Amino acid sequence: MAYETILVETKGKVGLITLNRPQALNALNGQLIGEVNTALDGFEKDAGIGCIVITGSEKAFAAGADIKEMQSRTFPETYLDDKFEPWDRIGQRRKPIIAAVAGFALGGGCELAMMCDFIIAADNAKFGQPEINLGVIPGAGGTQRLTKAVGKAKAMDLCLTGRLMSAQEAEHSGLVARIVPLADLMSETLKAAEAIASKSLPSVLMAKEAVNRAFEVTLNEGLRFERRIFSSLFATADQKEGMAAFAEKRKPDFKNA
Ligand code: CO8
Repeated sequence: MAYETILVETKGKVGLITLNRPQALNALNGQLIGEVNTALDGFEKDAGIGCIVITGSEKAFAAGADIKEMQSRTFPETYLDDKFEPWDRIGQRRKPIIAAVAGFALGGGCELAMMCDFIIAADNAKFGQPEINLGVIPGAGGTQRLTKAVGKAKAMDLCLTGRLMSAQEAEHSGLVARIVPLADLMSETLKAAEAIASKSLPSVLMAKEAVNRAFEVTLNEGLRFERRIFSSLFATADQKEGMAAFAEKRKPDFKNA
């Protein structure tokens, strides 16, 4: 597949997607979101891939959905033609996805980063939901995922004023997992992705599913879910291998089985 708006590579067991519309600060148009989904489909099907990374440029992860593409849209077009469906699919992937964010992650760019499982930010990253400045509100999960990540006070502040938040503020408020110097963003993110990809894939997928469950159900339901899938992992050869390797003081050789 020839991509025009993204670059797609594999680095060992890691699938890397680089958003690549530099002339528009990686503004997320329909073509780009479609291409991201095509690349994700490929990585999800590829048994050799254990973790995915989405990144942008040093100046911008993505400065939002493409305003020029949206500007003349009418209400029926926006509501009836389900432009949200491909965005939703990014957030519903089974394999872990890390967002490596440098520069602007604004509007749909911040929402895309939040659809990933966690965010590693360069020290120059800036996050925000500035849609209010355009006479609209976040439309791809910003009011929901941001609120769950940083709480009501800061989500209201960001969504109502449209101000941007530094990487440091984003880390303190729980949006970002780690901050690294800009020059180390890709090496540190790939190191984290390789660490994930070296584990047993069934346990990685189930850990992701279980953490995400915490956002959907009560504590007791979540605990029941966790116990059921914890128990089910004892049916895998990788559980036997992982625990035998610990006892024998050697590295496990997981077979994703
Ligand atoms: N859409 C389209 N083009 C953009 C966008 C964007 N979001 N952001 C930047 N660009 C373009 C600029 O128009 C400019 O192009 P040109 O050179 O042709 O004029 C080029 O990128 C460079 O941008 P600037 O000259 O503005 O660069 P600066 O460094 O001066 O400023 C900013 C950088 C502050 C990031 C500025 O570009 C900006 O404010 N961008 C818009 C940020 C924004 O409002 N984002 C939210 C967009 S709305 C949204 O994301 C809703 C999501 C809903 C998803 C639901 C889908 C179904």
